[in-house]
Amino acid sequence: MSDDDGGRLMKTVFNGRHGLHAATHEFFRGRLVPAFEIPARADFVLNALRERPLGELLAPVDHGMAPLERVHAPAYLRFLQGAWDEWQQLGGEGDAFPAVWPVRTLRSDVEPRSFAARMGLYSMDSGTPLTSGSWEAAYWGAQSALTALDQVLAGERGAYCLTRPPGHHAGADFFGGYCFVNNAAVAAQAARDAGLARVAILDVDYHHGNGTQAIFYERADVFFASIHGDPQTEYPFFLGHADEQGAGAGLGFNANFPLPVGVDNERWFDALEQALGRLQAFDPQLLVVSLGVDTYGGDPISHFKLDRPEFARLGERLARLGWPTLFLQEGGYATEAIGWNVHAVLQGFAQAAR
Ligand code: OKP
Ligand code: ZN
Repeated sequence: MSDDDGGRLMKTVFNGRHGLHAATHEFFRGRLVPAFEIPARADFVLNALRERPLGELLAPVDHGMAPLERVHAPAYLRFLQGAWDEWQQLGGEGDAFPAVWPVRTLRSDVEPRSFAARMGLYSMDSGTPLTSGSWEAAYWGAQSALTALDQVLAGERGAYCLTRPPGHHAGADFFGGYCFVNNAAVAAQAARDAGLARVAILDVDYHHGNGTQAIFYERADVFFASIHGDPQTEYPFFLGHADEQGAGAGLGFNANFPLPVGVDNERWFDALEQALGRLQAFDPQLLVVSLGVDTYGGDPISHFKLDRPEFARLGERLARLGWPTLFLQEGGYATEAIGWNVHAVLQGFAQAAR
C-alpha cells in the first residue's frame, strides 16, 4: 500500500442491495431516455475503493424503521413499501411513474384510495421511476447511512456511505429527483437522537437538496448549507434560492449558495468558504456531507466544472475543519468518472485528516 492512501482511516459502508433499484428509463423532454441514475454508478465507486483502499468495507447493520420514521411520515413510508405490489395488482407494466399532483387549490390532506392518485400525493416529479426493488434499495441505503454514522459516533474521524438511489430531494412525505429516503436527514436526526446537540449538513451536490432543507427548515439544531445550480434554471427549480434562511426557531440556520450554470471553479470554492464560515459559527459536533459529484465538468445533466484536483481540494478543505464527518453518496452521472471523483474527495479528506 502506498503512503498516500490516507492511512486507511476512511471506512466505507456499502449498500450491497443498491442494484435492486434499477430503472431502465426516465422521462426527458417528452420521451423515455435511458436512466441516468443506474447501478453501475455505485459499481464504479466500489471498484475505485477496491483498487486503492482508503479503509475497511462494511455491510450495513439493520436499525429498523424507527430512525426513518423520525424524519419521514409513516404513511409515506408505508406507501413506498407497498407501492410495487399495488402497481403490479393494477397490471402495471414496466416501472411506475406519477402523472397527477395535488398542486395549488387541490387537496393534499385526504389520502385517496387510487394508487395513481397516491403516487402523485407522495411525489414531486415524474423523473423518478419506482421499480420492483426501489424500496428495498432505499431502505438499506438509509441503514448504510446509519451504520456509517455509528462508525463516526464510535470515534472514527470520517466514514463514507456508498449507496444509491440518492436521498437529498426526498421530503418528509414525498419522493422525487431519483430519491426516496433522505439518507442525510435520517443520519442527522439519528445523530441528534444519539445526543449530539448540533449537526451541520453541507450539500455539495449540483442540485439543491430541497428535501433535506425542508425537513430541518424550522429547526435550530440542524444547520443546512447548500451550494448548487441556480434553481432559476436548474432542478429542483422550486427551492434553493439565497433568500431561504430558515423559519421560526430555524431562522438563520439555513444557507443557500446558488451559482449560475458554467460557474468557474474559484467562484465555487468562494461559495464553499462562505458556507463553511456559516457552519463554523454554528460550531457543529458532526458534519454530514451530501456528496454529489455531479459538479464534475463531464457530468451529462449538470453544468459546473470541477475535476479531480478540485475534488481532492474539497476533501482536504473539509478535513481541515476538524469535525467528525459523515460522507453520504448523492448524485454524479458521468458514470465512468464517478469512482475516481469520489475517491479523490475521500482521499483528500483522509490525507489531510491524519
Ligand atoms: C438528483 B441528484 C435529467 C432530468 C433531471 C432530476 C435530476 C435529479 C438529480 N434528464 N431530473 O441531485 O443528483
Ligand atoms: Zn444532483
